[in-house]
Amino acid sequence: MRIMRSCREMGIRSVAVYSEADRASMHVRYADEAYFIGPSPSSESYLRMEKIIEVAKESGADAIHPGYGFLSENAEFAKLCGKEGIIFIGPSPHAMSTMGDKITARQTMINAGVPVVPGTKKKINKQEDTRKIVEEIGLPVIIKASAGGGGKGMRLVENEAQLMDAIKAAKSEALSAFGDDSVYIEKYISSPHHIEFQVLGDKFGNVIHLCERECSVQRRHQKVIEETPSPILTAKLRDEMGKAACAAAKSVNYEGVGTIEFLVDDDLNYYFLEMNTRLQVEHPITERVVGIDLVKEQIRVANGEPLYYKQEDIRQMGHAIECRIYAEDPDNNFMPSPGLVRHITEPRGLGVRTDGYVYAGYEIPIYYDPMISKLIVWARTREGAISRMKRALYEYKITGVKTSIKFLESIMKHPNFEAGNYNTHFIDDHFTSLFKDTQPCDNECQDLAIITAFVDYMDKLEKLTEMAPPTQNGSHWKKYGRIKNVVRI
Ligand code: MV4
Repeated sequence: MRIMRSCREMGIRSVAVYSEADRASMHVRYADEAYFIGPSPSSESYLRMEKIIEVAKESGADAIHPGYGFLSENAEFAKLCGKEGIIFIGPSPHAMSTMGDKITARQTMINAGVPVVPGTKKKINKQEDTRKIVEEIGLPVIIKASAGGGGKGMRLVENEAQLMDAIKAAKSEALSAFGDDSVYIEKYISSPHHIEFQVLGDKFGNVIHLCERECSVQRRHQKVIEETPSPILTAKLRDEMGKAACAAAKSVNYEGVGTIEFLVDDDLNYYFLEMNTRLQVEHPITERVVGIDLVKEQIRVANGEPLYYKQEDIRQMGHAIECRIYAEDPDNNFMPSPGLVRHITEPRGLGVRTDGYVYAGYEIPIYYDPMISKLIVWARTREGAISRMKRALYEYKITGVKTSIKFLESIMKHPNFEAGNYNTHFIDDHFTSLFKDTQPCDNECQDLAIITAFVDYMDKLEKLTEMAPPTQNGSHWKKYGRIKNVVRI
């Protein structure tokens, strides 16, 4: 939906692909053409490279936008697109594979003069090497898989006795998860901030940065809330980190949009962590404060156009926050809560954006990520943005499935969040207090929610009927049947 919206504004026709579970999905209806590509498990549909290439050829598509998940960081897929004469909207396969291998990425950053976390420069092998390295770095250290990233295959080592077992465990985990047992060692940064910089490059070697996103509110390596600007950055540090981010991207001739992740410690030292070679889920907060459509820029760059903006054209204006809405139950260990959405009323009004695809009567499939929507707000100040987010979360009504909305409300109300005083341990550190006042709202409030949701539902129902696809083969390219299960109250 996000990508097709920019395509429509640019006058570009779009072709969607969909699996069995996504027959009734919004993106299938929104696209100019839609092709069925296989059964619900992603390994049999969205991850099938040849099938997707086949659809591109059959439909005559010039380019493929890989989205944020699935094949978006797969260098092999980017290479295959090139071989088949289809434009892959993203960086070169070389940039993707360099950054995909975390040991190579670290080495590349060291050569480019970008600060990395103190640690090994090569994959570790011999015992003696390992002990000597750890002695130099100092405990605690963290063992990471070179083929990992995003927290997969990490092991914390707090004393020397744990070292060898941790390496063995990390290696075997990495081998079974990624088919590569290379691991490396980094000094453990104890309570870091996760701050990432958005970069944008073209085919002519120009790279600019679009400032930072503060992503420290995470749960089990899943981001929950992102904001920009970061409450802890100064203008001077932003400028310095932004320059480092551009140097990082330039070192791999980066084309299109990418993200340089940094860990920032209590003394505001910053260290390169990894690079994401895709458009990220949290990109809308950057779009809002810098006023640039990142998907549009990706498409322009892929089309061979030089960057439209210079670094000095980029200004952060005001403050943006994103909350990720998950279909999961915060009262039951965040268990996914797929199923039929009975009512949905999304927040509207000044400074509010929702990026979602769910409508009343839609059944959220069990097969994919439980994130169902993103709520992005903007205001001139951080304080104003927090108030606006609270108001928007108050307006957000979804019935039928459990959602993380009330958990997000309790984070917005938390004094430490309000003060901008948090790091990557925020959710763990305040776990009990975050659940303290999240009892379901009183009956009166519940009734009002159902009534507003119902009015909205009746309104949507009319539109749904208009949107229903033709019964007979009126349209040869929309290969889906009549939408079922829309009317169930
Ligand atoms: C670290 C770290 C502390 N020291 N590396 C977790 C996800 C992956 N991107 C890297 N991660 C971390 N690497 C060193 N040397 C702490 C984390 C970490 C973390 C990082 C960002 C956001 C949330 C996190 C939660 C736990 C651990």
